[in-house]
Amino acid sequence: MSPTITAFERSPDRGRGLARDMRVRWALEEVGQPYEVRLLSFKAMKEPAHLALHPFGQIPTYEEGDLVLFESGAIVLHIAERHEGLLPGDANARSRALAWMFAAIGTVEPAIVELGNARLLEREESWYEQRLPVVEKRLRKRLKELADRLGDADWIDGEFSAADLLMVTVLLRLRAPGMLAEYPYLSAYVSRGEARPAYQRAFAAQLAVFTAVSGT
Ligand code: GTB
Repeated sequence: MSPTITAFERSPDRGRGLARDMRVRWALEEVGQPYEVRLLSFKAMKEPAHLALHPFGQIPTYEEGDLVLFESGAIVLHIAERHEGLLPGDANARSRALAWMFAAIGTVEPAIVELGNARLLEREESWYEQRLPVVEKRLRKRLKELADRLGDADWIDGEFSAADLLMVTVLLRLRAPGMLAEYPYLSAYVSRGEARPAYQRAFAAQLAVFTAVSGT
């Protein structure tokens, strides 16, 4: 039976693939696992039926038989553990891939989300102009460290893995604000991820949802 994931019925990113169902779709495409998608309105996400699946009333979720998962990183890990192709076979390399998965979700993504929140939610605050450079500086430090480690390697630690899948989706949010372009190694890394056929199929699938509802 194919797993079912949830996604925005009308994504605020207007089909740019920035919502977190994208990483789950991409992982499923990488391993060749067909899937169903249940689309949710913002209202439906906060109703009991969805809160029973996701304690915070968010997307994505993942249902497979009796198993229900939330948190995109945990879902990608589950997919990677049950299928070939997203985690190395060597035990040490696998542990390093897990470390990079945690780094993407726990170290890099929060700094990016912090910048997004500052720009979106704090713009009217009296302290906004003082805080923004602090947030940007913190993020740039992290991005430089990541770029220094990656260098001109294709992927973060050997072969493409779930770690790259997560890191690329995390970094993609920096393209629109223009910050990704400041880091040529990271920019090229993200482009390599986007060029993968599985990424392209996942992107097209989420874009088709937006195109259908917006009629464009
Ligand atoms: N840590 C969780 C995970 O990784 O799964 C975070 C899940 C999460 O933030 N989900 C968001 C959500 O459901 C959608 S992806 N929000 C609704 C709510 O909380 O009520 C976040 C997101 C939204 C929009 C854009 N965008 O427009 O660019 C990008 C990312």
